[in-house]
Amino acid sequence: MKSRVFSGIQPTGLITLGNYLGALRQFVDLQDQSDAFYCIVDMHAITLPQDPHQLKERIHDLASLYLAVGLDPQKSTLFVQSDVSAHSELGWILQCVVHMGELSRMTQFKEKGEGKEVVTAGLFTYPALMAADILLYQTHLVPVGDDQKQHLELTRDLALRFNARFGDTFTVPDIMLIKQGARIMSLDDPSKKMSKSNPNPGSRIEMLDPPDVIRKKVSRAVTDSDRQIRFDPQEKPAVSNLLAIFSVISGQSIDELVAAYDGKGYGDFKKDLGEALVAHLSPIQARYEDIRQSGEVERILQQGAEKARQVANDTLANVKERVGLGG
Ligand code: AQP
Repeated sequence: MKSRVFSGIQPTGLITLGNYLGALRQFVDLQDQSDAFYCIVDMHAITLPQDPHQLKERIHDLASLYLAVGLDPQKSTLFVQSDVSAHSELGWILQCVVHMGELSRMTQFKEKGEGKEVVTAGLFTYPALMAADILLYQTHLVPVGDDQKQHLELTRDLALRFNARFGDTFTVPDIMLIKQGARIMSLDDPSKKMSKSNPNPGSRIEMLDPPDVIRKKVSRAVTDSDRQIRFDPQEKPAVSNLLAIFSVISGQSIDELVAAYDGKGYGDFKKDLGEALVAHLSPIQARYEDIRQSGEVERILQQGAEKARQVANDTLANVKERVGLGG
């Protein structure tokens, strides 16, 4: 039997090179050898304020990008979280399993809530909904970026706790982190991860940035004080981040890149990185435009939701039975 893979991305903005290198690229690699479910987690998006019209568009944009990077609806199940109501139902049940103390320790809640006048209860309980997303599909493997590690550990704890209390119900999932690219940092501040909702667009490369914008963003990316190109995330976090991006995009190892730019300045290095990114992203962007014009996205998402519902509803029925819910 193929192993079950589940992951999701929030439609909170145009997805970044960080989302792509940390997560989406792995989605494509895994679809041949596994039974993969990839979700657009729109209910997670509303834990922070969203413009309703824009949210709808972003869901559609993200689905088109899933297809443009190579996800194949014949191989993977692609769907929108809110189209499968079992996510909300299991999310609630898991809110009644998770402890307040566990949720309070989540660093993403602290980061996303920082400086906000009002923080919703949804932002606080987000990890319970994320656990529900994963556990509904009896998932073996979850490909995500490094920032989701803590949420994944909590998901595992909740599965084990539920199984111990109510009997074997959930598969306990493993996290899948890639070696290079699991944490891409902001171009303007290498101490922060690259994020699609960062207010400064110069902090990130978006998957649909036109070539000139990509070149400009790379040329303006902060670098470290001396002019040496070497990989040292502690002492030279900015250049190390650019080297990591360059390595994954070009397929060259970091050592090869360091040797190639020995004695050269940041100018040449950034120029070549910009061109490598343009070459990598241009075909994805061309496919994205074709997909949007094809009018196929809605149908693919509906079919995906139907398939997802069958699996999710089976798990939910079992959970309700075990907990003693329902008439
Ligand atoms: N900088 C990153 N480097 C590597 N992987 C990353 N991911 C996010 N940022 C990086 C991975 O992308 C997947 C989807 O993330 P998400 O949309 O569910 O939420 P997020 O982790 O909060 O991503 P963003 O871009 O920072 O979104 P906003 O700005 O809305 O909060 C996940 O697998 C994540 O690890």
